[in-house]
Amino acid sequence: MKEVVQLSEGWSLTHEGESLPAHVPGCVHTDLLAAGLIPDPFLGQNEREVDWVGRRAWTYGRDLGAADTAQEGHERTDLVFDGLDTAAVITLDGRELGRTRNMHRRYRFDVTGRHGRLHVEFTSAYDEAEFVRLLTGDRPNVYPEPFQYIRKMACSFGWDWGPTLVTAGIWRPVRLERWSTARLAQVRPLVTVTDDAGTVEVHVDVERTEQGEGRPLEVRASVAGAQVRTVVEGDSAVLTLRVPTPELWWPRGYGAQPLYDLDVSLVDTGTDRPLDSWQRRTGFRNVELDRSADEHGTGFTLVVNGVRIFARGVNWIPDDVFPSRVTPERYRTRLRQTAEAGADLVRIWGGGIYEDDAFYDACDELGLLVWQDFLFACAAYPEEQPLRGEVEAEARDNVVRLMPHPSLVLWNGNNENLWGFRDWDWEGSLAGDSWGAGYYLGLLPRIVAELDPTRPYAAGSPWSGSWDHHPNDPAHGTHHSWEVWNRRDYAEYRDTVPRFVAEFGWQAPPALATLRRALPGERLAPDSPGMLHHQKADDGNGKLNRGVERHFVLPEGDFDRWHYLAQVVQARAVAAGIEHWRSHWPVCAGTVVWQINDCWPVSSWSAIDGDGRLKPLYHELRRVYADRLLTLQPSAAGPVLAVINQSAEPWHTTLTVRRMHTDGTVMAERTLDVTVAARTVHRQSVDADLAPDAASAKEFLVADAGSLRAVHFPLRDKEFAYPAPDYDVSVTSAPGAVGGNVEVVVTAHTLVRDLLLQTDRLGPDAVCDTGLRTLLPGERARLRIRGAVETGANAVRAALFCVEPA
Ligand code: BMA
Repeated sequence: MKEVVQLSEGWSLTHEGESLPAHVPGCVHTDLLAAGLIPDPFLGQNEREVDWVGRRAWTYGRDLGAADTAQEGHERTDLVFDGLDTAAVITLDGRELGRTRNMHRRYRFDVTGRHGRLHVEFTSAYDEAEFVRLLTGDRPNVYPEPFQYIRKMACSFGWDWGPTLVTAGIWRPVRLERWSTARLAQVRPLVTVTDDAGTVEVHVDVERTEQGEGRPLEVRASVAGAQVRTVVEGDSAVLTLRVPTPELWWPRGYGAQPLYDLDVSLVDTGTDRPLDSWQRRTGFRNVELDRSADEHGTGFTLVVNGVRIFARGVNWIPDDVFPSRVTPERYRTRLRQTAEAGADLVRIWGGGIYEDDAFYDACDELGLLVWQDFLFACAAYPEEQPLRGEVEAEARDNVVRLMPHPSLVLWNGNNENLWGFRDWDWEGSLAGDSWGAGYYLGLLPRIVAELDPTRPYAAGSPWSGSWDHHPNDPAHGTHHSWEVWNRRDYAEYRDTVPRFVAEFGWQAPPALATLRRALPGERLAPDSPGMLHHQKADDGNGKLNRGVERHFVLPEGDFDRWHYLAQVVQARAVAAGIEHWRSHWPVCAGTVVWQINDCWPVSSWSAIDGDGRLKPLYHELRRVYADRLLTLQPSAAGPVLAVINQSAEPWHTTLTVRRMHTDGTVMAERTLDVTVAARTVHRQSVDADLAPDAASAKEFLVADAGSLRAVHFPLRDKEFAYPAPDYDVSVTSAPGAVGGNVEVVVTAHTLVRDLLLQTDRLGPDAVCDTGLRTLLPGERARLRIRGAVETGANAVRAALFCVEPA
């Protein structure tokens, strides 16, 4: 039987002629940090101090003993790297084993009978990229860094939310695999479901040793009680498993996530000895992408097990700029947060990585649909060697690695490159040079069709489906809505109904506790040096400020208020987009918020900040992504009430719609009985006598259905005559609660708009179950807090914010 020996111990890193202990998996920056040789690049402006690290060559070494690779007991020993970052020469006892230039591939070297000092010598990624640039010629991109000339996580070169920390290292596990006769080289399960049965077609490739040539082999496979075996003729075999009535796997909110063990083993039938085995958990489900043309243009609707889905999505970036630090537990925490935000789809963005299996395992369990980009983002990519071969190898490797996961529903060719070619002045400077079209429209769809034909492929995001329409045409396929954040007011999300919004978002600073940790000793101001350093977007603060200023008077010299307002505007902006687009289902079939997470502490579009703290946007996502949503949509003809029911049950509800005065007077009221069929949207205009009078500056509209509330203010906050907010606060320990778990009750005596408890002010790990809340005079909010250090009424009061009169 194949034997596996992990090589995580005993590594060292050479620095200035000295040897440091090295962590494998890991990277140079984290090893230097552990050795106290560099400051933490996440703090202050230390990022600049460590620039030199990415410009040097680095060598990792370890001894490989004679016994590790000896031929006694096994005919072959392979040295297997799951990930090398990036350009390296690997030597054993001074002899070259091979060279690598791709972070996104696995590598295997035959080291049978060889031993001595193992070295992995990394060239600077900059040197490798510049070398390739010389071979292929220069191409346009969005940042002044050479990320498209090397198959390495693009955002490690810096992004509009990420630091430039170009690392190197053995970033995924490395091991010896010792085997005889034959091994399972590749297993590809194709899972399909028909009316009465699930089918798993298992495609197996074997590799034989010299001694194993011609030996009789058998592959056996089993899943959900079904078993098959077959003789291997040559080096491959196909087995078909039929499971009569499998329980179907569903995205969360649509059903359960049953997972079945799929076991494959390889046996030497001459001796009846098992040689190798492979296990994964898989699930039974069908997925289609409906891109048919209709009277609105060209749709983009995911259909899972025959059910058409409005995708409640989020975009995912690497959770740490040093991805080797992301443990399975951290993946699970972040993805659990994602699911609890109400999302049912995660798009892995093309400037990052093909994530660890732990990511997809968690998605399989949580019922999160995964949309995986191939790793191309915001640049023209040369299609010449040595890149072309790497792209093909990497795509083949990762398609096969990830295809057992039922959560994976879509392969996507790239992020914004088809759009960039058309709109970002690339066409002229390219002057006919290759730029990646051959990958997205040729190579990648061919690889998916060959290896993973059960899954849909999209050429890019955004993409209208062909060059007949502009790549970012909202009426056709996927759309990225960035004009609004870049230049306009968030209300303008309501001007279009794209078929699928694959990216849109709004920035806000991270939690205060995150800023304090990241910027020790800084007197915080929106434009203090550390704040500006931890803001990477082009004119990021300008856009943030203009976003606030359209609605509020920009607070001068009051950081806390600026911080609160920027977070409020982020939450309102994203909610405005989602409420509007969801209310236009099924014309619009999904929203994918940019972005759920961060890779370091930074002002960005994220809902969860770089220290894992929740921004108010996170809580707002829970509201706007819930199965049932009530919203009031402004329109030229007056407000429209939209009642959205994405659950499988019809929703009968009694709605109260009130035209209110800020002093609490109800100026008009109507009660409506509404039934919304399963997975549909009910829209109706609000009667004219209920519409608030904008001229009064004191009227607004409130709709309630059970615990759900929608509000509509006809004026921007700075034009609205808010009363000075007045409320009482009481703090009690929840019954049976441990210290630090308290309940805060806020009783409003006036209108209190967008009340927020900033829990991180009560303790660095404190969390609250509630985000922004609007209270009418006399109403109460109950906020449940966990993990507070400070629980006194004064501390709680000081952590509460709300909108104040201009
Ligand atoms: C989109 C993404 C990223 C970027 C984000 C915010 O274009 O694809 O490239 O970080 O916008 O600008």
